[in-house]
Amino acid sequence: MTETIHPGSGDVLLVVDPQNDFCPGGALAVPSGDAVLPMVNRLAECFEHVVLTQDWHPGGHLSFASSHLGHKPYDVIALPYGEQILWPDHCVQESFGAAFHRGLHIPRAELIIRKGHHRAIDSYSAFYENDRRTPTGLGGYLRERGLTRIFIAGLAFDYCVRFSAEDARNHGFAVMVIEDACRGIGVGDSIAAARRSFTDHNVGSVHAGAIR
Ligand code: VGL
Ligand code: ZN
Repeated sequence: MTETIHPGSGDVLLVVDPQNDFCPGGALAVPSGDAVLPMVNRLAECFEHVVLTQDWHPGGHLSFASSHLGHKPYDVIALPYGEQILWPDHCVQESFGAAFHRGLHIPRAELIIRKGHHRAIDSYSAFYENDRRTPTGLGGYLRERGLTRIFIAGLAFDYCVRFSAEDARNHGFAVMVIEDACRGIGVGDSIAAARRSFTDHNVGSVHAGAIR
């Protein structure tokens, strides 16, 4: 049996991309993505500090397959910063798809980090864009506020949750992924790769039910 965790004043819940486009019916739907919403709503009530992220791309973003003639979604291309999977157009700034799902109810969230707003750089992680050198500012924000342990839930487990967790560890934060409050996209073995990476990076795992 897992021990119960009562989050304290140094803990923060990071809810990754709970947006329409990542839920069933959306442009980049994560299977059962909307199933995490009631869980994250409940979890948020257990935390004094909650931060949300919002994937927020300009139209014509370089991560969109539609921006590359002759390419289709899930093709992988080389960009100046490395390999990039091409996605369907999603989370375009101010679109319905980019809006938070109406099942999300976290009135106390203290900060919303928008990411992916540079046209030529994708951003999975809440901390660094995919060039691995452009910071979002979240690391400084959390540190300055004395928050030391980050619990992560949301979408998608194998992309934005994974890279946010890795970067949080690289920043020296303690990290727990609440795996049953996440859902993955599943491109090849991306979900297994995320789990392996969590082991390598000392990212902890906890069930939502253990947090009260
Ligand atoms: C995401 C792919 C592209 C995510 C965002 O939220 O995991 N994945 N943009
Ligand atoms: Zn995106």
